[in-house]
Amino acid sequence: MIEHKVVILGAMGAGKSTLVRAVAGGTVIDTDVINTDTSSAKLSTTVAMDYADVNLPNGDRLRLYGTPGQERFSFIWPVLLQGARGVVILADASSPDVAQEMERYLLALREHAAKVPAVIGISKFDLVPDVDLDACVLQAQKTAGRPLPLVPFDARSEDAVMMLMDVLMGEVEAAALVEDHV
Ligand SMILES: Nc1nc2c(ncn2[C@@H]2O[C@H](COP(=O)(O)OP(=O)(O)OP(=O)(O)O)[C@@H](O)[C@H]2O)c(=O)[nH]1
Ligand SMILES: [Mg+2]
Repeated sequence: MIEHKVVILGAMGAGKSTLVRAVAGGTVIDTDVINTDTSSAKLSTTVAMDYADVNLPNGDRLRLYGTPGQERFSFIWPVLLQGARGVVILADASSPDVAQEMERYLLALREHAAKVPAVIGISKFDLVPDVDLDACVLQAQKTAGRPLPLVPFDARSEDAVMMLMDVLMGEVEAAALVEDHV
């Protein structure tokens, strides 16, 4: 059996904990506490990480780590990115400037996991189906310095999250093929 460490980055409220819980099938560890950050009206927020094991249809296993979105916990991002096989950058379709919101996480990807396969997940697509996806694609290319696939989805849906993971695993396989030929 192959295990893949997958790290989820994204702003406060983007749905990182929601995504991890959606595919956890009951076994989930989270470190959410009552939110005291006045920049957000959220009731709870993650302060260390979310974690869940996910079994893929092909027998592989994902070890999913959701990061805390708040900037004051940004020191944890590179720690969690160590040894990652894949990265998901989440952005909230209902935020005022979704492309801009991704920037600091794309920079973290570029700095700490430049070669690790990654995808962009646009969460809350159920709430804002007319979100400007082109702006997100351009921001990702510009800031990460490489093109990244983009998947609009609903982070509460197990099926939707599994589809996002499928796109990420496709990137992982493609990267492995390229590696074998250099
Ligand atoms: N309708 C809808 N609601 C969502 C979606 N994703 C997340 N939510 C809701 O958005 C809120 C915030 O989600 P969280 O998963 O706590 O966000 P987070 O990224 O873990 O935030 P931090 O831990 O504070 O960084 C919750 O109330 C979720 O139910 C989505 O795709 N659609
Ligand atoms: Mg969280």
